Amino acid sequence: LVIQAVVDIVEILVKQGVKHAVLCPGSRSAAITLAFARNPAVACISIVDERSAGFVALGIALKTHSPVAIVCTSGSAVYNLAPAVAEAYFQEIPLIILSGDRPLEWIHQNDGQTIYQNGIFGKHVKESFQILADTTHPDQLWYSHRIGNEAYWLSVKKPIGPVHLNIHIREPFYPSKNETYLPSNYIRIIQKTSAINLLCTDEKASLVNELKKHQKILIAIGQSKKSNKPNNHSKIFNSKNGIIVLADSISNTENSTKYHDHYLNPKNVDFCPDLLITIGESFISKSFKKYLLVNKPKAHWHFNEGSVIKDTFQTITKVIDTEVASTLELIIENCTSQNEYSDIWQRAEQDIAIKMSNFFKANLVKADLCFYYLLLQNLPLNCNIHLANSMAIRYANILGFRPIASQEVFANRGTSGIDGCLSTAVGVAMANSDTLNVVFIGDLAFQYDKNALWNKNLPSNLRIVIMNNSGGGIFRLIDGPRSQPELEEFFETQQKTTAKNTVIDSGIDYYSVESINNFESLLQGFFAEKGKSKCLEIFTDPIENQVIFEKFKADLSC
Ligand SMILES: Cc1ncc(C[n+]2csc(CCOP(=O)(O)OP(=O)(O)O)c2C)c(N)n1
Ligand SMILES: [Mg+2]
Repeated sequence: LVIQAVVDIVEILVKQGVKHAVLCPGSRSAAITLAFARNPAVACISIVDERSAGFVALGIALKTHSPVAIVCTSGSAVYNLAPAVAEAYFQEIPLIILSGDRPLEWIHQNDGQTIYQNGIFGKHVKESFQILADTTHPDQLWYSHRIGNEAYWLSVKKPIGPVHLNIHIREPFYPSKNETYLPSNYIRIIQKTSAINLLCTDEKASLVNELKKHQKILIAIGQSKKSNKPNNHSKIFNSKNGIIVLADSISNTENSTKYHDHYLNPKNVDFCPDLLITIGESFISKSFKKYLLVNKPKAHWHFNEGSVIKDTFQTITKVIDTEVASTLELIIENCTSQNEYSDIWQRAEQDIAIKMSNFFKANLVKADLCFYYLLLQNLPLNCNIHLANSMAIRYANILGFRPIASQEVFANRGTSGIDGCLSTAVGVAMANSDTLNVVFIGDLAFQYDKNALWNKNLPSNLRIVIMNNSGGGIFRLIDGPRSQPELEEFFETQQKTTAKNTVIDSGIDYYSVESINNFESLLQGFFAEKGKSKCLEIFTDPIENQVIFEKFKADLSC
C-alpha cells in the first residue's frame, strides 16, 4: 500500500485513545480521511468549513478531555484551522491536526493549492512533525509509527495542547479497486507510564513554613475545567479556616465569591491579601486585575504545570509546578484561621447581593443586562453553558453567575476571539448528547461563526440565545471607544442583520423576542428538554443598553 504510513499513523492514534475525528473534505488528504472513515473504532464527523471544524473539534475535546483529530487538505484549508489551534494552545486542549501536503519538491512550483505548511502554526502548537508518506525504506515506516505515538503522548502531556502532523502525500491518493486499507500487522503501540508530580518532603515543609508567616490568604481560581481538582476542594475552603475563594463565571467552582467585580475598589486596602494563591487560567474580572495592580500581595503562589510564567497580575513570587489537589489540601490544613479577613469579603458579598436584587426589582427593562439576568436565573439545572466572548461572558460575570455542580461552563478565553464560539458549543453538544447545551452569544459573534450551523449532524440539544443589539455592544460600554465619533461606524459597526434565515435554513426552531414582559414564562418552554434544537433571538436597543448598564454600575458601586 503506497500510503501505508498514513493508515498506520491513524491506527496508532486510535489505539492510543483518539475517539473522534473531524474530517474536512479534500483530495490531498484523502488517504488520511479514508484511514479514519474505515476505522470502526473512531467516530467521524464531516465538516466543510475548516475554521468551524477546528472549533467543533475543540468543543469535543473540551467535553471528552481526550485528543480529537482534525483532517484537512493542502493549501489555505490548513490556515483556516489556525484560530482554533491558537485557542486550543492557550486553553490547553488536546488536538491532533493531520494535514495533507504536496511532496516537498513540489512546493512553490505553481502547482495548485500549495502553500508552505511545515510549521505553519508557529508557536501555537506543541510540535509540528513533518512526515513523508513514502515507505520505500523500512526506516520511514518506523519513523511514522514512532511519530504517531509521540504526537498522541505530546498532546496529552501537561501543559496539554495541539500537535500538528503535516503529511507529504504523493499521487495516487485513492486506493485502487481491490486494495484494502489495513494497518500493518507489526505496528507498535508505545505505552507511557503516567505519574503524578508531587512535592518532595523538603518543599512541603518550606511551603508550610512560609504559609505561617501570612495572616490574610486569598485563593483565586481562573478559568478551570470541570474535572479539575479545585472544584472538589471548594467545599473544604469554606468549611475550614474560613478561607475565601475568589472565582469567575468560567472557573467552574462552587462556594466562591460572586460579586467582586463590584466591590473591589483599589482605594479600599481591606481586601488585599498577604498571600495570594492562584489556580487555573485567565480571569474575566477587570476589577480584580485593577485591584491587584494597585494593592500588591506580599507573596503570590501560582499553580502551573509548565515552564511559562503566567504573571497576570505582575506579582508572582513562586510557581508551584505540581498536581493541585494534594498541595492545596496541605495549604488549607496549615492556614491560620481566616475568619476576620473572610468576614470583610462576606459582608461585601451580601451588600452587593441586596443592591442587585433591589436594582432588578426597580429596573427590569428591555435591555441586554436584564434579559441576561432572567436567562441566568432560569437556566436548566442540568446543562452545559457556553458564554461567547464580548458581553455575554462579561454580563454573566458581573451578574454573579456561578454554575452549580450539575452545570458546566465553557468559554473560549484562550484567545477571546468571537470567531468560533458557536462551533465550540456545537462540538460540546455533539460530545454530550444527553445534556442541554445553552449558548449565550452576541449578534456579531453569531454572524461571524454561523457556519457552525452548516453541519448535517447538528445535535438536537442546542439552545442558542442571540442577544441582537445591532452590533458590537461592548464598544458602547467600555471606556475608550464609546467617546469616539467613529464609535457607530468602525467599532460598534451597527447593522440590522437578523439570524432568522440562517437558523431556519439549518433546521433549527427560531423564536424572536422584543419585550421583557412574560419573558420568564417563555423560557420555560424554550429550555424544555424535548424536541429539536432551538434558537431565541432577543432584540434590544444599543442606547437603552448603555443607559441601564451605567445606572446598574452606579447603583452597585462601592
Ligand atoms: C476574531 C475576533 N475579531 C474581533 C474581535 C474584537 N471584538 C471583541 S467584541 C466584538 C464585538 C462583538 O459583538 P457581539 O457579538 O454582537 O457582542 P456584544 O458586544 O454586542 O455583546 C469584537 C469585534 C474579537 N474578539 N475576535
Ligand atoms: Mg451585539
